[in-house]
Amino acid sequence: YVTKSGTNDVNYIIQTIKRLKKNQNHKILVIDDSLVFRKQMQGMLENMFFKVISVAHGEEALGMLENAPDISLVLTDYHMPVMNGLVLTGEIRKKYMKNELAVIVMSGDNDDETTALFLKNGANDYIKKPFSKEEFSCRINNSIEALENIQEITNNAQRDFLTGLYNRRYFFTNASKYFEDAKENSEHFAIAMIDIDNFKKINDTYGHDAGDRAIVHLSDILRTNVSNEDIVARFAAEEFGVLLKDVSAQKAIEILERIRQNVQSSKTKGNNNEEINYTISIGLVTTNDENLDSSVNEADMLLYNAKQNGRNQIAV
Ligand code: GH3
Ligand code: MG
Ligand code: MG
Ligand code: MG
Repeated sequence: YVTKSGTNDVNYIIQTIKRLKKNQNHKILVIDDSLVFRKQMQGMLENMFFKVISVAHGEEALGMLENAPDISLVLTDYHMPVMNGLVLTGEIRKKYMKNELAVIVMSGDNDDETTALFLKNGANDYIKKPFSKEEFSCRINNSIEALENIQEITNNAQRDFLTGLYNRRYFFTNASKYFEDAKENSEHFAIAMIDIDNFKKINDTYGHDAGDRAIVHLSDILRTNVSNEDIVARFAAEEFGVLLKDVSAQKAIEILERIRQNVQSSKTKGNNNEEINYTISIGLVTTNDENLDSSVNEADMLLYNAKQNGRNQIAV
């Protein structure tokens, strides 16, 4: 796969090696009722550095997707017993969008109507048998590259560039979903608004870069003090929103108080390695009877109270 027909282009070879390196991160599910063909596909894909698993029909494939959510691409035959490739493609698209999972169909049925039927039903691509190894690898790589690009764009749109935390948009989209479920299940949760005290002074005294480092420093403390299911987001400048899922009011206060003390007792660094102390104020809401917007507004009001009362404290 390192040579392109008719070229010895060094850049092409470098691109190909980079591609192979990235392919190692992807798992492909091969579905075909012919064992010989499955083995052949598996060999070709493994030569392209992919991880590969294979099954004999569509129903087995759906089971496999449930158990292995890290599959990037499904490569399926059309005609198979139990569940054929067309039904499988339709079933897959009920659950997984094109930005989560790519589907490529391979078949000896090479009339144009079949191709169109698969593409209309959610396949990303259709490979007509027989095919050359080169066409095969190009089509697989194209679909994988498209998937990677979509995932990178999605990730960037959800995250804050400086800290790598989620952004305000992600927070509201996901917290709203969680909010509805939590209300139905009478699950308790907490929303905290957190803001660095006298942050302007850090910027003015030590410079904007040092201010940025304080923001990153705080984001690390927030991340390490909440669980993986919780959502930590940077809302603006030095202002953060935290959603703690499935916690009692008392537990939420404990967590935020630990964070507050952690910040107070640790230090961030200035441009000349000088130690910088700073503190945070927190507004904390622990009820689950309002809607998300009003809870965030209330947390914001409480944050304002904490500032008014002298900063470096939690207002509940
Ligand atoms: P308070 O205790 O009342 O919160 O006072 P404060 O000085 O922290 O007040 P304020 O929230 O008004 O200050 C925010 C400042 O943050 C204003 C702005 O110049 C600065 N800022 C905004 N975004 C960034 C950023 O990305 N990096 C840095 N270093 N500074 C930023
Ligand atoms: Mg078949
Ligand atoms: Mg501030
Ligand atoms: Mg602020």
